Amino acid sequence: MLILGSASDIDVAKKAVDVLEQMNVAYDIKVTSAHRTHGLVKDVMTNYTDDIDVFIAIAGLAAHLPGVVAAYTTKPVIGVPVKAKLGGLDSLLSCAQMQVGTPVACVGIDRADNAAMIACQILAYDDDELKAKLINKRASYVEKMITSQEELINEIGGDNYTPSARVEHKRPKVDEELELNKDSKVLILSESYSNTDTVQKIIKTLDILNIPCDYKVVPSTRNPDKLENYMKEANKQIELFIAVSNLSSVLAGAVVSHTTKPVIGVPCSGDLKGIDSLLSMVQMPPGVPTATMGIDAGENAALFIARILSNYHEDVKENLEEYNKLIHKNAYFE
Ligand code: C2R
Repeated sequence: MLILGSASDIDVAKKAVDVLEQMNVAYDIKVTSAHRTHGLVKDVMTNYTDDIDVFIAIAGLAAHLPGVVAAYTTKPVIGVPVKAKLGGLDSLLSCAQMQVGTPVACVGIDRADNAAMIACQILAYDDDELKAKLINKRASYVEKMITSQEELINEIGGDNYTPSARVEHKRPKVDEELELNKDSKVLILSESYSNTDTVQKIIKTLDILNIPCDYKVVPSTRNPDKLENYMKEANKQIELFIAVSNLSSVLAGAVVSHTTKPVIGVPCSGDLKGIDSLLSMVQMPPGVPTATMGIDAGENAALFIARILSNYHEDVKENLEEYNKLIHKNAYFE
């Protein structure tokens, strides 16, 4: 279900509609604002959501709508910040920086197409046809890129343009094999050991929810071949990836480039308090989304995973409900 904070968000929402039409995924659209029409949001979330598996909430300015939608459901919620004022940064931070317990997966500013891609990736969990469509779409980028390069070179037509000759070289072999716990459908990848605090929050929360996971440290810029090897193996078994990264979040983008399965990104705080890492993770180009959590929000990454798995596994749904009760209890009485 697409929920727009205002009819004025329609141009952004249409980008999601285009992807869902292309992928042949059924959707509903509602327009309602958490600020202006709170009762209506509650009515939609209470009475119209029985068949809904994923929500996409689209809003500009103080974008509280995605958070309010996430508060009313235990299904995955993807937030799309809209460029209204401040270039959309106000809205991006409102979407991404959710408190522990109520995760919203944020995409880039105006990137409703990427929100729809994440929705498709989530729905593909038990839909092989949709999985194949996502793989084909990704593969089609190669041909498009080569064609656009040829067109661009023809257009430039510079006298000194000298194409480099293709010389076949073999990359050095990386022998380190990826060993996975056979029950894991979730793989946490971290750029470095300095992100351990955040990784611990993820593992601890997944553990409480009884969701098996694996964890590997792969410095993507220092060892891209190792990451590629890992991802080739991991794609055979893993259904959901979590990328944890600091500074320029190359790892998250690299993981996304190696899979068409959902990638949940967790930016970590560093010199710029994590804003560098958040922006480089969330502002992905169309077609290659990172479902980005708030800075250091490891628990929310695990809870977002649980929301996805709850659609398919009754035991995870029950564990998530128990966890939420505990959070509410602590929020009110501690
Ligand atoms: P109008 O054009 O209707 O004045 O709305 C909308 O999503 C829109 O981008 C301006 C912007 O306000 C946003 N809006 C929210 C919420 N309700 C409306 N962020 C909300 O409840 O969070």
